[in-house]
Amino acid sequence: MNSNDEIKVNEVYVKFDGANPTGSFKDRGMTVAISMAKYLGVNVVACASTGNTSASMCAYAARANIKPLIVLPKGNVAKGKLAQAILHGAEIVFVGGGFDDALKVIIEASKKGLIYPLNSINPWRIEGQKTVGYEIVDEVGVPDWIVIPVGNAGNISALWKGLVELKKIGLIDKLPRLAGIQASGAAPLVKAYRESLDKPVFIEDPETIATAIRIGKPVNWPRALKAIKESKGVLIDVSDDEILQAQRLLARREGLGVEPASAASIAGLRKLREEGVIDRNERVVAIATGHALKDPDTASSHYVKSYEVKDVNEALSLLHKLITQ
Ligand code: AN7
Repeated sequence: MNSNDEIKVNEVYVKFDGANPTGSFKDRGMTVAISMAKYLGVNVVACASTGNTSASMCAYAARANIKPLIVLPKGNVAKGKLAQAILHGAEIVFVGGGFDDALKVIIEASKKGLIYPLNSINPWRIEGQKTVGYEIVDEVGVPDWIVIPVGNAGNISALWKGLVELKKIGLIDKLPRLAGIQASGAAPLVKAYRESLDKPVFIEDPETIATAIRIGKPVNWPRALKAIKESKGVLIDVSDDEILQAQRLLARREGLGVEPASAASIAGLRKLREEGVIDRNERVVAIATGHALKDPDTASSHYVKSYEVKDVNEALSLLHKLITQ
């Protein structure tokens, strides 16, 4: 990275999952899970989502000719993600409360046999999401650390499952340590990790600018805590300000546009370096889970440097001023 001077790690890579077909890591698991849904003869698929799961599910469901139903937290889904779901033909139920309430709807409806659920309670999602670990190993070998944002905790569970299986079959001979990063206003797992609790105390009203990980009751918490423990990893939280700073750093020094939840991994890496948990000489991969275009409002409302002029002449003289300044 160009910004090694700021991150203070000599060898750090960003694994960018924003270039997947719908712009986030969710496509890895969704292609598998929708293929299975098709194989099983399912007519309707459904999910709760902070946005990316639904965008991905709707695109793959469209291709498979399966009807997509989604349950979203009202007012808390970033515009790009919502636009994708609408474009691909979703029927949308907005619920008050947050993602955790939306997920409750899906779990209850699937218990009643009403829908085929495509949240990460669906094991095929996790199977597909293992591939991020395969690619990292393929591209840079086994790093010392993999840093990953954590919301509902499916991705960190999948990453660890994939890596452990690679080691089991002898394709790699060591495992990385995992660093899971949550947003400070939505960090039930960090608290459980810090206080060595057997299970997390869920958060009723999670709040963060990183709406993708605005989750207070992560369903995959048992697997996530196990992954952290087995990998001798860590779980920390980062503030919204730290997330925005990291988003800007990636955008302006690396030319890499990521959404706020994804920038959490870079913010977390910075913090872990500052705290001396990660050493300058360790090899680090930070996963950036989604594209900046997912959340155009956050990207365009925080860093504006723009001017308005009334005509070509005024624009030219302003340009002259800006260049010679
Ligand atoms: C960009 O779309 O939960 O820990 O419903 O969109 O596996 O939940 C999204 C999560 C990280 C956290 N980065 O992953 C959803 C949803 C981005 C995300 C996460 C999400 P998990």
